[in-house]
Amino acid sequence: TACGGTGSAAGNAGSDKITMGFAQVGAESGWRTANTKSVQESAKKAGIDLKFSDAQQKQENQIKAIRSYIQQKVDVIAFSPVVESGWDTVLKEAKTAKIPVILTDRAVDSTDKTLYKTFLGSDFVEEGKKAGTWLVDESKSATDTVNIVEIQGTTGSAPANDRKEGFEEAIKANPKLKIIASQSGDFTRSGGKQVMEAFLKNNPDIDVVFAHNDDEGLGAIEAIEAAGKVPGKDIKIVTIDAVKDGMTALSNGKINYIVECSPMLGDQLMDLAKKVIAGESVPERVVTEETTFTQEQAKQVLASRPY
Ligand code: GZL
Repeated sequence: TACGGTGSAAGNAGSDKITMGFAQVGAESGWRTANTKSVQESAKKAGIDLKFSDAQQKQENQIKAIRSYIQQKVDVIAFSPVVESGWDTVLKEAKTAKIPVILTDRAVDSTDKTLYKTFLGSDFVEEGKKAGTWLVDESKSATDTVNIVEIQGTTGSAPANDRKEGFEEAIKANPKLKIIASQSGDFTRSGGKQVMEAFLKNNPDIDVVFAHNDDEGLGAIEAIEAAGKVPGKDIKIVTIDAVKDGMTALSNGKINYIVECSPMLGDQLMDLAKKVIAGESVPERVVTEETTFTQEQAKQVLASRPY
């Protein structure tokens, strides 16, 4: 920029402040709300001017937002791609405009790695494996088939594809574990409830629900209770995220196990943005730290959970 500030070549000339355009997926889940809060608070702390958009889980809205950030000549663009495919064209436009892009939370399937500087987010295959491994351990002494129903995340999204892959990989260890039905609940509580109602109608003996996020699991709990069954007992539930409402259900025994997926990516994102704009090299992949929770562990940490 004119005064040799930290803005990129395309940055707003004359001002030292970095401007970031962030295209968020939507507000579909407790995780997403916590993630948005983290990004907004971290931008403020980092002195970064944040332009923020909510795409209501529609890819065309995210693409529109990215195009508007390119028009506004922001210094850096960050976004969480709602689905893996269909990004190459708009990412090439950002590259032509010399605006660096950082992927946060979810990945794209573009083979051209020059279209973004780095991908900051969880290893979703690992998360699926952790959920599956817990179920393998839990079902060690099972004598007959364990019937699993799977409530998938948003169709075509990296977390849905990868969590499914990891879970299926892990449960191969016990041939008694069978996925008898699998459908997308779009990462929402209402989606989880509707899908679980259908599963309960079509499958008399369900033993386990594997929900790709807490919100879907919480919706499933509503459907299970409406059917006169006890969640966590008659039907075991394993979910991914570990947001407040999920951890509350876990500590109350309605969910049996939660694999954490941290939404707190804001600080790392702002740090990476500053490095990218300063022309420093950054790792092409930054994996977030996260753990797992049993019912006992949830009871111990619930009061101190930040989101
Ligand atoms: C995972 C994130 C997923 C969460 C859901 O990093 O993309 O999207 O697991 C959210 O709760 O909707």
